[in-house]
Amino acid sequence: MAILFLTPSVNSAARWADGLRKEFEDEDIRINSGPEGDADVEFAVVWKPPPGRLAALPNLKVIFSIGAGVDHVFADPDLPKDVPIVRLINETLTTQMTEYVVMNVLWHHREMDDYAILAAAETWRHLHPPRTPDRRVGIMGLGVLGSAAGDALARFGFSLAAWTREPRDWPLGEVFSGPEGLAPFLGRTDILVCQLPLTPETTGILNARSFAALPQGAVLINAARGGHLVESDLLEALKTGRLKGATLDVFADEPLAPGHPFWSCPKVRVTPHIASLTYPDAAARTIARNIARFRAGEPLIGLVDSAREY
Ligand code: NDP
Ligand code: OXD
Repeated sequence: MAILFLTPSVNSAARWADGLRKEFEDEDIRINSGPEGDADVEFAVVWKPPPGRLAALPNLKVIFSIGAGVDHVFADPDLPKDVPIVRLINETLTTQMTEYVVMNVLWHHREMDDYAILAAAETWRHLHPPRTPDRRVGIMGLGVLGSAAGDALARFGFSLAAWTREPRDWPLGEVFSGPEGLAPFLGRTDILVCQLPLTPETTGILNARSFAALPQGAVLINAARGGHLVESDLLEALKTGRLKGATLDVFADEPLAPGHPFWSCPKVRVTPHIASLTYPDAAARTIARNIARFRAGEPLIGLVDSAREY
């Protein structure tokens, strides 16, 4: 049996090979190998697998994403229909995302962009942001990452709400759900945090209509996927002042191209898809545990619902 790691990033392949080999000392680990030796591949570990490549593995048993998101897997039009897909859930990923969301919510809450402008003008002035119970933070997506961020934000006392697909109870705030819950959720949100998976239902959801439903001067933090955001709508909303600012970690095209208007827009804070990093050693351990579970006939952790695509 063999494990095949598929990635377009040659740089990361070596680190991944090391991580996987440490966990699977007796197994054949292949990196982007050709189809000749593929008949014995049982497990694929992937990031943006080349379209059609997974379908060419006749004995494939499980596809493991090395990210929490699996949109890069569903982007393959020839994806085999009956092979389970597993996304990455691990503590490092969750902790880092929580750090990123808390850091950026606090940044906007305490109006640090305004202080940067004041400092550039050598101006000593106090601003008076609302206290946390009066600052309404709204989290789109209350899954592994959104709920961990919510737990952390609750400790500061923010007024929290969330938007999910299915209705549910949440002890930390009101949960709005489904398409009909979106406008009321946005209407009570000063700081909007996107933690959704990218699916056909959520593509382009951060658009002019959503921005119009937010209170004047709201801010956006997108730490999910670039495909959630209609970039031109955000630029327009920032220009008119409907939105005060945005922190963007993800983009429709990555890396963000030189000269892209986001780079130079003073109201946008750009980070290069680092909200949460995947560490090959930790991720390989998580995948190894899941392979052991699969072999023992136990349920896989992070199994994706192929119909919902998350
Ligand atoms: P989960 O699958 O655990 O949670 C997804 C949440 O989104 C659920 O609460 C789900 O609702 C909600 N949701 C899905 N579809 C809809 C919809 N149509 N309408 C309303 N709510 C919806 O995902 P994770 O928390 O693990 O990860 C979220 C995403 O974060 C990943 O898919 C990935 O794209 C992104 N990510 C980005 C990283 C970065 O570095 N920038 C790093 C890691 C992840 P329900 O509870 O009802 O099912
Ligand atoms: C992920 C990511 O999905 O890093 O984990 O974006």
